Amino acid sequence: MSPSGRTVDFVVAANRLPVDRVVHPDGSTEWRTSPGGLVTAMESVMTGRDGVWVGWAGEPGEAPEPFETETGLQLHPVPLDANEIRDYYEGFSNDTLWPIYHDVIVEPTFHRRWWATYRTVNERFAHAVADVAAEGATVWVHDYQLQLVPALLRDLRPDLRIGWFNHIPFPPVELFAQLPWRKHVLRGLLGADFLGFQRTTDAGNFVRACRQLLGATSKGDVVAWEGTDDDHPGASPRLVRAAAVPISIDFAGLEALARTPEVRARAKEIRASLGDPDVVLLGVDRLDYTKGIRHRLRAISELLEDGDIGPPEATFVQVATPSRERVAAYRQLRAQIEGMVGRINGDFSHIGDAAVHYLHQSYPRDEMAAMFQAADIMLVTPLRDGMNLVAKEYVTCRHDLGGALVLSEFTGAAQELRQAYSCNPHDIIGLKQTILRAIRDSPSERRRRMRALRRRVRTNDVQTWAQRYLRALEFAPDKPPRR
Ligand code: ADQ
Repeated sequence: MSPSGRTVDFVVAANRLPVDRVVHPDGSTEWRTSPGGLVTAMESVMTGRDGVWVGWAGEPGEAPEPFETETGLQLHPVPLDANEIRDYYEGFSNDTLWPIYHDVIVEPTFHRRWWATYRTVNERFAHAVADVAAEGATVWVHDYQLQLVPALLRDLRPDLRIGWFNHIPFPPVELFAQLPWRKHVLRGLLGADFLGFQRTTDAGNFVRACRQLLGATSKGDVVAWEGTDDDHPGASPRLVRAAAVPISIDFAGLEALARTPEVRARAKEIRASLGDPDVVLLGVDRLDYTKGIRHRLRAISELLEDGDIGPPEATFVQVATPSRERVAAYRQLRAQIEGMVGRINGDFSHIGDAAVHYLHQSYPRDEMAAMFQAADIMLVTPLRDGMNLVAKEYVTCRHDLGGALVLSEFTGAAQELRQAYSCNPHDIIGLKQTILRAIRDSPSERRRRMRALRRRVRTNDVQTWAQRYLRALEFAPDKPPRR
């Protein structure tokens, strides 16, 4: 039930609740809302509706009682114990699914125990949602951690309208087929009425997987599944639509922040602290092997070696947010990146002028906005990325039409941000040329591109995304055609 003890007509289910527990020096604690794009989007669709967000509160052990945040969001915590965090979250979600869904950049790990826990946790989420949802309610399930929830929930509550959105890519069937539990995952998703993806290609990959691995048929973007296949009798026939609804950011909110005198002054201060170079290059990522940080450093290192850029005229700032440090591949990546930064600085820095500034820290939103404004060249070079919000945040903060965005073609954002300086991060020579072109292009050409990029993000912001998603869910086909 909701904190008010009633069932509600709109439920969001995501692995994490949008809050963190803050412990004060006197030992008292409070819940602070984590200011992410998803929260802004959900707040916009929850306003005027009776809604509850179901998710894990971020600490192992017993879950807190349902509660309401200071901004009026109603939260329903789901408990995870330490073993479940290890097996369902760090294990199956981040060391099995994440690598498979990102082109097997690192090898996925398969453990039957991880899978069993993933199923258990998905069952718990499905029960939690079933408990809070009113008759005929709309449920929006998020992301790869909860792919079994749609079908589990459908079994418990056939009356519900169920949608799922994938924040990360959906892989080509050749890679997805490696997953020993591939059919279970597809059947889990087919419990939904509408499945949203970042790109049309992701939706197409899902539809192809259903055809090839489950023997389903499809017409356009609608999968028709009999509900039974070779080794799974039981469910009823279903029609499920799978389509692209690319996520975005809160353009108006972030732009307003970026326009404040404080943020503008801070941007100037950041440039001054860097020694007022002619060119500030910036990378901002979670420290993840999908983000192409090593390829970017390689290109920067060669540009320094070639004498094309260098301190004090140019400097590169890499902000890498600590991420998933209990997963071995992430610890290795951190060591590699820090080794590369050390080598580059050893070879190319001068006293007082670092070639690379490396910051392994998280920052508040206003500091991020100031960094974006301080950067002439934003380097977004993932090897694979569902969308990449950093690219959209950067152009949003450039209300002065300054700056240039170098963007990997392997991001979802590249489908929309066509006027970016497009690159293939695997092609180091090409990447170097693209960076130099972004630096050397005329200010008028850069302004032309930035204006178009900003128009795109302004017209497809996160509020528009949420509304488009919910409309698609509302109108999704829910009954098989008559034969
Ligand atoms: P992520 O892989 O986390 O998201 P991204 O879309 O870039 O990637 O979002 C990262 C967010 O964290 C951005 O809002 C960024 O500003 C913020 N951030 C990064 N470094 C930070 C730091 N040091 N301090 C503070 N904030 C920082 C997943 C998918 C993406 C998809 C999103 C949303 O992998 O492809 O775009 O979900 O669907």
